[in-house]
Parts: sequence; structure tokens; C-alpha cells
Amino acid sequence: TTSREERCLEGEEDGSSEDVTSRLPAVSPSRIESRWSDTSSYGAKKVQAWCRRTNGDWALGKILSTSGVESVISLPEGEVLRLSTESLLPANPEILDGVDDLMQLSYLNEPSVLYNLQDRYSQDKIYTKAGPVLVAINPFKEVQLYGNDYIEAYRRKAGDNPHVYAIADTAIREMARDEVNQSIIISGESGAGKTETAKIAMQYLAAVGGGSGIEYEILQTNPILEAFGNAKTSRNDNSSRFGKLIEIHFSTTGKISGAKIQTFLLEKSRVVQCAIGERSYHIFYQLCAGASLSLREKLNLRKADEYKYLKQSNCYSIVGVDDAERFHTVLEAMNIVHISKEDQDNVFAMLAAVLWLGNISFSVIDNENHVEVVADEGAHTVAKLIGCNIGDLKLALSTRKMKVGHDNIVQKLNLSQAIDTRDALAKSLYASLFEWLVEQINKSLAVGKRRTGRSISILDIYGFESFDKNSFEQFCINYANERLQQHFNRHLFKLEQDEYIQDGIDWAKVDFEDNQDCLYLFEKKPLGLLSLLDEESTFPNGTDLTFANKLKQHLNSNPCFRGERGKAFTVHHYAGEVAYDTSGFLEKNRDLLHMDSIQLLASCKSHLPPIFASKMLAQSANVASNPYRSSAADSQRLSVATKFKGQLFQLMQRLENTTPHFIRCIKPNNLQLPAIYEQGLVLQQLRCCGVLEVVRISRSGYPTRMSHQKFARRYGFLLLENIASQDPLSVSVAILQQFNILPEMYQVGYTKLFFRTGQIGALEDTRNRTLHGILRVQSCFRGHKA
Ligand code: AD9
Ligand code: MG
Repeated sequence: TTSREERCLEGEEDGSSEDVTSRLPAVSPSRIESRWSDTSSYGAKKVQAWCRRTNGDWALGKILSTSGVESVISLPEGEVLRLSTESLLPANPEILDGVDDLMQLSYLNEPSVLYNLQDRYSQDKIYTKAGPVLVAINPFKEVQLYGNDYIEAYRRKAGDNPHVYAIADTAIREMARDEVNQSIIISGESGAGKTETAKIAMQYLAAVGGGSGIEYEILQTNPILEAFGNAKTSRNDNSSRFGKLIEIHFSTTGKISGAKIQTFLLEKSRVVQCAIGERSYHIFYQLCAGASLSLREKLNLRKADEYKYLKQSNCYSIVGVDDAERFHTVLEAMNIVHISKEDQDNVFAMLAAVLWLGNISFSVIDNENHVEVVADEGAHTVAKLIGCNIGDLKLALSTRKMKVGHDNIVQKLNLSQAIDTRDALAKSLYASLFEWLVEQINKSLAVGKRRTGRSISILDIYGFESFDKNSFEQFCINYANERLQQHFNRHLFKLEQDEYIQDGIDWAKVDFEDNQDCLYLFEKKPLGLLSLLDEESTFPNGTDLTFANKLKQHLNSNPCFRGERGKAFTVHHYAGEVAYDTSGFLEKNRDLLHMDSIQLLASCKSHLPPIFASKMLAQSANVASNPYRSSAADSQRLSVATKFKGQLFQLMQRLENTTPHFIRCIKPNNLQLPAIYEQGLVLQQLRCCGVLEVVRISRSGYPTRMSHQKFARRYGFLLLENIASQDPLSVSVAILQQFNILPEMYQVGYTKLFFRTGQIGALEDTRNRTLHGILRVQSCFRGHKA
């Protein structure tokens, strides 16, 4: 019998032992794959294998001896371990250290992948291919990989290391070649580097497709949107609190002709409350720190710590960030995207109004806890900034007009109702401002009549989040990530395999972690998380607790769901389990802004509030006519979750019509520090996003394909024997034979030829050489004639 050691070294597939790999989806090694495993160069390495340290990390050890079930291993630091032979995994030969595509690994097991990425990471090679997917590991420091020289190299195809630039370049080329819109889809956990990666991709597109000047405007949208839509969280000092799709349009000559930005669900609650150590949106601190003296006076601006909304989290600055300086960058960017000075001032007035709203206080006026607005500096400043009468402001924040039966009444608000009303106004002012800004930017970047060619879209959404306390925001963010994960799965696993099967080729199926069950949990009607949330949100007596109970009652049998004690529940996401606390779910989902507040905004004399009000009214058109409404009318507006779901569906539809290019960002540590590579953390992310499976499927798959016709047309002229008159299939087969393409390197489908990676390259070279030869001969010939 062969020892385990020998079996390992003979290219046996991993995944058979009791270790972590067995928790990955089972993979049936295809016949071809085992034939593929390179076993020839193992002599020198025969004694190395991966083994587990006591802390769970993998280490490369030397096998000192093997006696049946047990092996003695020495670790690099001299430690000697006695381990079960079963638990060892084969290591790759040294020549494969740090390969730039994981597909090249002979042994594709978790430690080999982890080690390969780590090896590269330690040399600042943060990008690695995993078959068709680009893996990007956050360096948390400046790396010398960007800028004009690099762009030029990738443009000339001289840069051969994996890179975001290479992905962007492929997108441009495929857009031109196939006349199909492209998308670059960036995913990863919070803080993994999605937003930075998106900017790097934009940089490349702008450089290669630039010329008209519009590309500069497009790049300048980043500082603006980050100032208004990003904030410091416990995971990331510059965390995106909104999702973004930027569609960059190209003319038929390959020049950028314009762009369009779509944003998704901004986290509004942050404006009025955020956790200790986190910050509200950057722009507030930037404004307080960087505004000119005259702007300060005009807005009655104070220091950040004098505003209650900013004060509550007790965090005002970010290490290494100068808010005042950033403010000037934002001003500059606003100028470039043609936001007029006047509009800029209007924007800042709204920001100051939001801050001052938070300082408005109430005094209790009777023993039923009814309140009145204290007419102090806060209230006066808000009234001045939004351009309303102070009396109207006081009324809007302390009373509510209602319709009860046939009577119109005015109800006084109690303290907590008044605070909610004030905060709701602040939140919707900010969210409206954000939307308005995006609209202005889009006007400036408008493609308009120039819209002729194709587009490349870049998607950068908020990453999967799991905090100690997870609320409605995380619920929506993680739901979006589930949708995106499914898109990834569909393209890399499902569609790929379907195509093989459809064309009738010999193919051993790779299983992958399907997240359909989790999506059902969210989307199923009427008994899914979203439906139940909406239902409970419309019940007059619904509370966060009744909602939680309803979930437990209806969903406990779902394997992705677990009810928890009190108001909590757990969802088993593709990226791990997250426990949600339902406190505030219903209110955030309803997202009510009372008509009194909308009317207040409509009556304002300053420029923006009436614009915001008419937008809000349009969204709830059916309730607009009567200011005295029954409270039930509020529920006729779409809930936040339903609106978000609709947006996501639309997004997915748009992405479905593009050729996707995937970038998976990985966060190597939770400290946001360079040079720290935590194996466990990286491994968990690799598992979640199915990186190993992608490599498996690509390695054992046939990524290059061409129809018989096209293949015959493209290479037929290279045939020594003239059989061009024959049918495309016969011509194709003759070409394959003439060029000695090994039978295991291709398969003949009903309509197409399928090739393993690299096979078409040799043919293309010959074709190019031959064509080149022909052209030279022709030009020589012409030269003679002339
Ligand atoms: V979130 O889901 O929006 O919370 P992202 O977008 O995935 O998150 P982000 O791009 O903001 O993360 O990256 C976090 C930080 O990592 C950045 O602020 C940089 O300090 C750092 N980073 C990320 N990528 C790079 C890089 N290519 N080079 C240098 C980087 N630093
Ligand atoms: Mg981000």
C-alpha cells in the first residue's frame, strides 16, 4: 500500500481529509484534472507538506518520517510535531511559489492558496488572478503600482502582472471587440478596498479614454461623493454609506463621452445618531474645519464639538486626515463639476441647518408631556438658514395636523414625538441634499446627444457588515451583498457549466455554495423577511418586538434563519452569520416625514428646501392633496426595504446585460494596518466568495471558446492542405490536428470548440506571424511596383 505521503505527492486531489477543506463544497475531481496535476518536479520537495499549528494557522513543514497513520514533522522554527498523516496537505514545488494566477498551482488546497497570496503580499504584489477573477489584498499603505508609467505599460500590454489596470484594459478591449457593455463588479467586506479599487479602475479608463476633458470631471466626482456619503466607522475610516454604480460612456472612437451615476440607499440614520468612536458624514467636519470666515458668519458656524449630532459619538478627527484641507478639495471638485458658487452656498446652508436642527431643544408645557420648541439660537438659526418663519418651524416640530373621521384637528406632540420629528426632518434634508447633488453631477456629466457607443459600469457598494450590534442598515447592506454574490455565482459557475452541458461536452460538475436559500429568506412572499417587515410596518400596533416574534413564528424552519431571545434574530449569510437587533427596524423602514414638515420645506424662501419638498410630494403623490391625512395614508408610500429591493432588481438587470469582470477585495487584518496578514481572516473571506471554486472550475474548465465557423474562418488559411471548401467542423478538426493540439486541451461541442487556457495563444501567434509575413511580402511587392 502507498503511504499517505506518497499518495499526497502523486497529485491526489485535496479535500479528502478531516480538516477545513472538507467543509468546502465537495468537488469531484474530473478525470482530466488529475491528469493535469503536475507531478514531475516533486523529487526535491518530497518531504514538504502543510500542517496545522495549534493556533489553527497553516505551516510548511518537513516530513521527517511517516509510519502509516502518523507522521513526524519539523516546522521552520525547529519545533517538531507528531501529526496524523491524514491531516497533512500536499505543498507545491518551490518553482510555483508566488505564482500570479492561482490556476497555476499544482495543488489547489487552502494552505497553498493562502501561502501564495501571503508570499505575494509580503512583496507588495497585492493583486493575484484566481482564474477570471482578480483578487486584491488591501495593502493599507501606499504601494508603487499606480500612475502614468504603469497605465502606459498596461495600455501597451507590457504590464503582465495582475492589476486593476489590466482588468480595466480588458473591459475596454472587449467593449470594442464584442460591442457589448461591460461591468467591473467590485466586492468584499467593509474596509477591504472596494472604493479605492473603483477609483483605480476609473483612473485607467480616464487615462485611456480621455481627451475631451470630461474624464477629469468624472474623477472629481469621487471627492464630492466621498465627502457626503462616506464616514468613519469602526471598520473603515472612509466607509461608503451608500452604493454606487457609475456608468462611463464611450464614443465609437473609444473616447469617454460622459457618465452617469446611480446611488443606492444612503444610510440616513448616521446624520442624527452614530456609535461611539464613529463619525457622521465627512462633510460636516470638513465644513466646520475648513469654511472661510465669511461663510462661517453667514451660516453661524461653530466648531464640530458644539453640535449635538456630532458630539454624541465623541469622535471628531481621523488619524492622518486634515478635514480643512479636504474641504478645499471638495470645493475645487464642485467647481470642476460645474456646481455654481451660489449652489455651493445653498448646499452649505443646508448642512448647517441640519447641524443646528440637532441643537434645537424642547420644553415640556403640560403634565401630558407635550412640548414647545425653545426659541433659542438653534431654532432661530435653522429658520434663517432654510428661509422660513420661526413660528412655522416651531409649529411643524411640535404639532401635527391630523384627520380624524371628518374633522381636521391639530395634535400636540410629546417630547419623544417631537424629537423624532426633528430628527426625521434632519435626515430627510440630508438625504435630499445628497440626491440633489448626484443629480447636479449627472447633469454636468450628461452624455446627452453624444451618446453613441458603449459603456463600462463600475459597481462599488457598501461591503458585507457584521458589527456587535446590527440594525436595519446592516440588514439592507447585507441583503444587497447576497444579491451581488448570486450574480457572481451565476456567471462564474452556473452559466459557465450550463454552457458546457448545452453544447454536449464531457464535463464533471463542480458544486458551489449556492446562496439562493438566503435570498428566498429575504424575498419570499408573503412569508419572507422583507414582506413580513413591510406588513408589520403598516400595522398601527406593530412594534419591533411584534415584528421579531412574527419572524420567529413563520421562519424558524428556514435553515438560514434563527430566532434569538427578545427582539433579535440571526441570518446565515454567505459570508457568515449576522445577529440583527430589530430595535428601530419598523421606524427606519417606514421612514416617515410628516406632511407638516414637508409643507414647512415647501414654504421656505431659500432655494433648496422647496425643491426637496416637491420631490418628496411626488413620491407620495397619492397623499399630497390633503394636508390633514389619516395616519394610514403614510403607509401608502413605498417602504424603504421595498424601494431598495426594487433598485437592486433593476441594478441586477442592468448588470445582466453586460460582460462582467469581477474584482474581489480582501482585508488582511481588522486593524487597518500594513504588513499584517491574518490567515484566518483571509481564509474566511476566500471561502465566502468562493475563490477556490472559481479556480477549480477555471482550471478544469475551458475558458476559451469559438464557434466552428469562426475558428475555421480565422485559422483555415493556415492549413497546408487546401480543404477550405469543406464544412467548418472538418476544417476545424484539420487545424487542430495540424497544430498538434493535444486531445485533453480541447473539446468539440455541438456548435463550438472549447479550449483550455493558453491553447489559442500558440495558434494566434502563428496566425499573426503568417499574416505579418504576407503583409511584408505584399508591401515589398508594392514597393517594387512603385
Ligand atoms: V466599505 O464597504 O465602503 O466600508 P471599502 O470601500 O471596501 O470599504 P476602502 O476602499 O474604503 O474600503 O479601503 C479602506 C482603506 O484601505 C482606504 O481608505 C485606504 O487607506 C486603504 N486601501 C485600500 N485599497 C488600497 C490601495 N490599493 N492602496 C493603498 C488602500 N491603500
Ligand atoms: Mg467603500
